[in-house]
Amino acid sequence: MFTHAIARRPGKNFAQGLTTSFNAKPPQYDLLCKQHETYLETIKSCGLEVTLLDPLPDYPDAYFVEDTAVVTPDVAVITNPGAKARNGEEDFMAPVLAGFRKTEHILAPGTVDGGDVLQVGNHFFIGLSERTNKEGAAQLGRILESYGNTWAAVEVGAGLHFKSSVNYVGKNTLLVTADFAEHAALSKYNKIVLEKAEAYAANTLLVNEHLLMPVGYPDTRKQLKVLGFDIIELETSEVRKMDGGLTCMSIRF
Ligand code: CIR
Repeated sequence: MFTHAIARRPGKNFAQGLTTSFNAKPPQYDLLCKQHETYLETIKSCGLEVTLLDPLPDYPDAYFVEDTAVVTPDVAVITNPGAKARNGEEDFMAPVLAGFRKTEHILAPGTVDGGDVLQVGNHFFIGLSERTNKEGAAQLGRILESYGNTWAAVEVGAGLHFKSSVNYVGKNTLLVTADFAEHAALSKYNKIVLEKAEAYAANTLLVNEHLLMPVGYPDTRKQLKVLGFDIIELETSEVRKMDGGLTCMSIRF
């Protein structure tokens, strides 16, 4: 059961963040803030007490707080984010999480983005991506093991982060893109495989018994609904333009 979340307001310069999503329509600050506010209200209504931080002017992507830490019931592991432009955000997250947990740190040359780390019970999948390297994954794995968890590294291939393609939705079930449908490391889980056109819906967030998913993915919604999930749909158009989604905007614990 999650009780807390940490989030950060987007700054006015958010459109200077990293993105590979080129859109005809540029991202809108007012709309982003509105969608972010609705997101916060929703996770509060799912039972989370939210610590809301101010924007970091030097880090336009800092509202994607997920990438700066991996929090378990025992420890908050402060990451070493893999993108140069984002490296340093973690220094602002460490003191906040120190108020809730013992902290440990990923150290260079290891890099980890929290978006690559998927927790399923006491097992952690750590995606190897352009942001998370083998050294970072091994450091994180060792820390997690020391608290009685298990872990496995998984090559991410396409997509920004592991959780851009794979998320746990409860009931021993993973929501996966076609690339991961037959992946050996995921073989012991039931899977909902996304239609290619709905791949973005993989970034779906489980908050206690509620499942938050982006608006506009009817096939995925239908498949999740059949399994009896309580689904809440949220607008994510503006974060999507910055390569973000629902998991990225909070750290839950
Ligand atoms: C970045 O490229 O780092 C940001 N524009 C998006 C990060 C999204 N974070 C996430 O998926 N965990």
